[in-house]
Amino acid sequence: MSIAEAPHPAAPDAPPRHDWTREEVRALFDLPFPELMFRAQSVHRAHFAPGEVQISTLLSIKTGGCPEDCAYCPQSAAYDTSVRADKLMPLDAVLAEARAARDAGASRFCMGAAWRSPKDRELEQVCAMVEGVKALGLETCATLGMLTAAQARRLKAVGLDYYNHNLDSSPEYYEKIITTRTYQDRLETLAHVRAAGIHVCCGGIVGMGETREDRVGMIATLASLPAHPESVPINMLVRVAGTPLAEKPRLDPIEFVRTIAVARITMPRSVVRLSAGREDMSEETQALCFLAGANSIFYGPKLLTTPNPERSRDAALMDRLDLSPMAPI
Ligand code: SAM
Ligand code: DTB
Ligand code: SF4
Repeated sequence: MSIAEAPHPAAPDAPPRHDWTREEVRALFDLPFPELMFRAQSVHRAHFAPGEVQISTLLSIKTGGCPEDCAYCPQSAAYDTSVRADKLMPLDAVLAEARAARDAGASRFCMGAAWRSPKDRELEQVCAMVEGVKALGLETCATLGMLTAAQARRLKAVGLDYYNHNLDSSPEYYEKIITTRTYQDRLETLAHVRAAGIHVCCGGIVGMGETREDRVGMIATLASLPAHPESVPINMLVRVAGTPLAEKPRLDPIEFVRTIAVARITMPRSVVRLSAGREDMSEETQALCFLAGANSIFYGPKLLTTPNPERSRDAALMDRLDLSPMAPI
């Protein structure tokens, strides 16, 4: 291909780049809002059908009592929240939830466990769940904490499609939010998941009291991973009583939309999930998120431990916005 034919790096259909600098990401955040939205929409339309939304359902298979100290999390044993510690759910109960999620219209079922990292015996129990959920015709996702390379390969062998492990924030702000494991630990788990051939689901949380520069740092880190995560969840902090972040001021919803738009532009082929936080978000803000390039949601009345919109409300919203479920990729 001659230089003249090469796609301009800023063109909507330019191939994904992995060398995003903070300056470039900051410049996107700083764009006038109409310009940012136009660019995000152009990129979105070059890679996806703009009316299609990937539908995932979450289940907490092991709730509470977690030894980590993530300041946002109601499941950490370090904080006094209303979440009680529970044992790993039995296989048949997980499969019943997965069947219900499938029958309600989800194409992916995500199983979350409040672990720092799974013990090998626990991993085997989750492997049986992955096999069972897959046999129902659903895509599978798990989020179990840190994994070794061997554990990631084991999950791949039983057919796990996606592994969720978030970077959560910029490297600098991360240290103010979690002390019990490092950013580097997270990058290593992501590398193990990628090397095992499992699709990566990795994003973060905004609204934790971080600055725009931290949001810039988070997106720049995600967008300069050796391969972009196939799925990028952008969570708005759910402020849970008893956690250290419970009283943080609400983030301006337009700044949240900007974060989605910048994720869409910098990771053009990734599915960007409008993740936690929709329960407290207006339908108009959610509509702007879809216009900014978000194309996935969690569907069903509960996230892991906190509320999410009722299915009927989401179905009505999708109908009003002419959105339809995306077929599994
Ligand atoms: N324990 C595992 C781990 O942390 O990797 C898996 C479950 S953990 C609950 C999965 C993700 O949920 C976290 O990385 C975080 O991004 C998100 N999360 C947890 N609490 C949240 C909250 N209050 N608001 C928004 N997102 C939250
Ligand atoms: C992600 O990024 N968000 C989801 C999923 N991955 C596991 C979790 C949101 C949790 C919100 C708080 C709760 O319900 O406990
Ligand atoms: Fe534990 Fe995960 Fe919650 Fe952190 S986010 S406290 S690791 S369940």
